[in-house]
Amino acid sequence: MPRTFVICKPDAVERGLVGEIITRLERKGLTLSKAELRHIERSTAEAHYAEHQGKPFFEDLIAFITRSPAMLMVVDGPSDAGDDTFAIVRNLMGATNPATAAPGTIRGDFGLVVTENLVHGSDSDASAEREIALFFPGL
Ligand code: D4T
Repeated sequence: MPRTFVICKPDAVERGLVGEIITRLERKGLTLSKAELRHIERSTAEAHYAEHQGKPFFEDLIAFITRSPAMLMVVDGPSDAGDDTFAIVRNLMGATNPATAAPGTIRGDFGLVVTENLVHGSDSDASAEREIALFFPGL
């Protein structure tokens, strides 16, 4: 499916960067097919970040992603993107740590620390479908 799942994390909403982030996705040629500002529940956050359970930063990560509303989005790529829409978005986002993310990327231009890295994008097509089912059941 040529779609992926993106979150403008609480720091992005708090700092008024949602418009900037959506603009960058749209300018690239991607489109939104679903968007909702939502205060993520702890149980949903734990399911979303299940792969990080037990890591030293897990509790801080859950506290951060649930501290205030986030913008949840399903982002569609071109029909010939195949399963690669997630990779297009990940390139626009930049590396996980904003301190070293390349200038010109969302994290590289607006972030400074890894705990507040502004945006989430699925890391594979399978992850995208799992995450869309978690946040928007039935979509
Ligand atoms: P997400 O999943 O939020 O899109 O980020 P990434 O896919 O780029 O990175 P990740 O899954 O490795 O990390 C998830 C989330 O945890 C935060 N984090 C990560 C942190 O606070 N400290 C750390 O040491 C790491 C590795 C940042 C993103």
